[in-house]
Amino acid sequence: MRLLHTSDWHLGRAFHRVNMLGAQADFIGHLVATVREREVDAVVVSGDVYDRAVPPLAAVELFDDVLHRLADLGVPTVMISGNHDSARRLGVGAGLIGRAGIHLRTEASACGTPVLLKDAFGDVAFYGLPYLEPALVKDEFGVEKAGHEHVLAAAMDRVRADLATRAPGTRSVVLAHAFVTGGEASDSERDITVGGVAAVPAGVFDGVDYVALGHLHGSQRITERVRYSGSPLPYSFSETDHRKSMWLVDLAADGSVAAERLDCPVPRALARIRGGLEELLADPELARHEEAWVEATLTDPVRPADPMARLTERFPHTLSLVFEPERAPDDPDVSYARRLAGRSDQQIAEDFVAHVRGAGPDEREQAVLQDAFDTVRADDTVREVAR
Ligand SMILES: [Mn+2]
Repeated sequence: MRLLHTSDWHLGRAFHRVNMLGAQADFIGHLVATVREREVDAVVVSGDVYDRAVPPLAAVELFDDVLHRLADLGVPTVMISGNHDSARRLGVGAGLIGRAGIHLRTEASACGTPVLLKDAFGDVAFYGLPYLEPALVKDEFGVEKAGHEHVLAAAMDRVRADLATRAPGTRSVVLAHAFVTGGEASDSERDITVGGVAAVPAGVFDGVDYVALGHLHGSQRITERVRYSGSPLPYSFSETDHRKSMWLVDLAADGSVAAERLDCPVPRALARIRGGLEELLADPELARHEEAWVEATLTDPVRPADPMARLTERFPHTLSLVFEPERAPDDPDVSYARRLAGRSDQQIAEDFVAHVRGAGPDEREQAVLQDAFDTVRADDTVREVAR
């Protein structure tokens, strides 16, 4: 049986100020074409279909579109809810949609009830484990400690118990949305840390043939049988070095796994550049990033004027600006109170300007500050309030 494993679509999510719906629609088109061209038998989507519990209408319409297209192809699909989805909302209509071969699994109580698909070699049981928020599902699983490992282990006990009742030779696939030990995180996953421990050991999933994971946005292989597809699109600059992809998994008659990595369309390259503003504007090496979505880290000791306007002249798709001025380590580590002791309001304000901008106020700015302090002191009402 040939599976296509993807996750973390985050429909409706923007990348900085760029609306990603067009890129998300292109990905959906690519997914549907891949299912057809590579003769996929089943699609698995491991959570975070949407970015938010209440997604924008355009995102819901795109989801509706992909449901119809997958149903039209007659390729069964299993989907679970992730930590960004509202399980309740995503699950509305699941019974009806299931009749069209799209199986939405959003309830913890259904963990041990598989979607059964068949190929020439027999049954394949697909167990959809939606994102399990420990505090919300611990009663369902009767576990005392509300930790990710405890609830997932309990859910997997149900999976193995069900599998034991199936015909001999039944193969198994688990979909889960979790942080598995050894996985590498990026900046665009929402933290799911509970009680200080977010990660669960891969051994929790022992006993099944393939584990299709969602949550981490970088494609990765934890073991041969336990993999993250990663998100199809980047949602943070920490993903600049990611290659966005899906796993095409061939599950053989004996349950062995062969996985091929299929690239997703790239709407625009990402680049992180760093240096002084003039350097970034002149360096010929950076010409290759001129059309990229850019995050620029400016190291000028003094914050330059209009840096965004100047950068976008060369890099029109600059989305993020970070200031990390390179300063001499002259500031001794003394307490804030000690640094302020014996200084006038005016001096403190001037130091603040120097601290955030790299250079103190000029004469005109000093006069503005002086004026502001004078006005405050002259105002009795303010003085009363201040007391
Ligand atoms: Mn996600």
